[in-house]
Amino acid sequence: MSAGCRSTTSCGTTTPQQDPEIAEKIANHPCYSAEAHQYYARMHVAVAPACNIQCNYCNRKYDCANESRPGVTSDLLTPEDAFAKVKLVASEIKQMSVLGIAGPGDPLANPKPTFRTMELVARDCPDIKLCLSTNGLRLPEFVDRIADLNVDHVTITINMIDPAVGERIYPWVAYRGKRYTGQEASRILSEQQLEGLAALADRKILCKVNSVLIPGVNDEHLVEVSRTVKELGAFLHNVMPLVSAPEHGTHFGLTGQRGPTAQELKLLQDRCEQDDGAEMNMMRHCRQCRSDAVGLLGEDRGDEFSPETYQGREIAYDLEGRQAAHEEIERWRSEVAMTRESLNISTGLTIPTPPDEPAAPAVRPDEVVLVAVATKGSGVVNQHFGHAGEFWIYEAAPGWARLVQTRDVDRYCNGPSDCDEDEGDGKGPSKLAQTIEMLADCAAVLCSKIGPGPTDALAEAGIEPVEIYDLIDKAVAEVGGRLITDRAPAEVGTP
Ligand code: CLF
Ligand code: SF4
Repeated sequence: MSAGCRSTTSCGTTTPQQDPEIAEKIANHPCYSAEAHQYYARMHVAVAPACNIQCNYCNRKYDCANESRPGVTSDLLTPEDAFAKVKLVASEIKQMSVLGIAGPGDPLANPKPTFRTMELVARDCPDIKLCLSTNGLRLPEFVDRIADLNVDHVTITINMIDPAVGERIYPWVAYRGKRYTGQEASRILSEQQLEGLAALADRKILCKVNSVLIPGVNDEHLVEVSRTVKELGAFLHNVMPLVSAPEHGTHFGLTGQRGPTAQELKLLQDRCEQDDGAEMNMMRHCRQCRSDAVGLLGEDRGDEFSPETYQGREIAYDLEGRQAAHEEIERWRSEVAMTRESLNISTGLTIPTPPDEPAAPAVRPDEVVLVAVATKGSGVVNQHFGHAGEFWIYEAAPGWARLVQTRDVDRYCNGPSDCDEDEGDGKGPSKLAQTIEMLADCAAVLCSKIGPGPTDALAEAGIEPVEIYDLIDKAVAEVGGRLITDRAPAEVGTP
């Protein structure tokens, strides 16, 4: 089926995003809805230290690398402390809508603290969604428990469905008191993962599948993984890049296994989304958060909540204040949606629409350019170029603004004195040069402010800097539309 046939208007089919029950579940989940991630935050609590498998991209001194960047550690909490922290964070950061348990080991290898934490939160914080991320080895055993607790979002990391691929990723698996190695280990893991996925889907629990893209190991295989998990009922597929460096002390880091480039990652995500038979709903905005992350995706406000602020304290839960804050967010979201609609701008199928919002036509234009955006969230271009620690990459065309990736950069400006003087440390490319390299395939960068130095450097690299303070979707579609109209036909293509 072509990308065009995926349009709700041309085929008349109902997409998962338009199923009211699903739309309701993802409306304020920052990971399951790329649109919601501009407005709502998540928090993780690190209550699950043990793990029952070994991944070659993991060093167990650090957090589970299935949802976190390798090399970070989180402070372990008891369920009671985690509960107190959740109430405090949710009352301070009112847009926090989801509690995830994602480590630092595997939540289901630590069922007692994982489920105890969830029980406490479900009892006293009725407006918080519960989310779980697991390697899946013990998933079939716990599906009923998960359903009973109303956990309606579960992530399973599935890197392979073929044990021959798996034995290059997993040296061992500990299952029912026995340690397995070789292909048998991966066969057991894969069977458990797929059985657990199907059982969750049967119970209408939304499942996201995370896959770590390991070039030369599972890159070609992941399209098949995508197709298989979709058939079994997965809602979303999140292909994440392997992050691999010798200093992480992982098998892959020490043996020189490289991670993918941003371009390789996007290509594979596009293939999973468009490939005949796969056509999966892809997550494009994952930040590989740590297992104690707090805040909007892409920011970490964990330092604001040290143990002294909640441990052993009676914390009141500000449900009323939270409801008022969420109403305000929804009011602003519907204004943004109305503007988008009045300008006839589509954000593509991967950005689900809230239940009461008509789905925009989602036919990807043949001609698009990539546009990078500096933003602090809320749907607005509102970040200075030099202050950005990440850029959001959009496909842009007239009437089209679709988020397809986020890319990290090393923020280079810490004040006016840095603005035009990023000369580097003499040991390698400067931070500005690295940022420009990271955005090399973009036609323009949108930001609220930019100095003359970076303006010239971007222009020299063929990337147009655009200083603007406006809604992202509107600005992206307008700038992309202008660039496409202005360029000679031969220059325009599909990035
Ligand atoms: Fe956390 Fe994961 Fe739930 Fe989100 S994170 S348990 S689904 S609430 Fe989100 Fe972070 Fe990516 Fe995970 S951006 S690493 S996908
Ligand atoms: Fe590490 Fe997570 Fe893999 Fe366990 S499942 S080995 S904690 S990356």
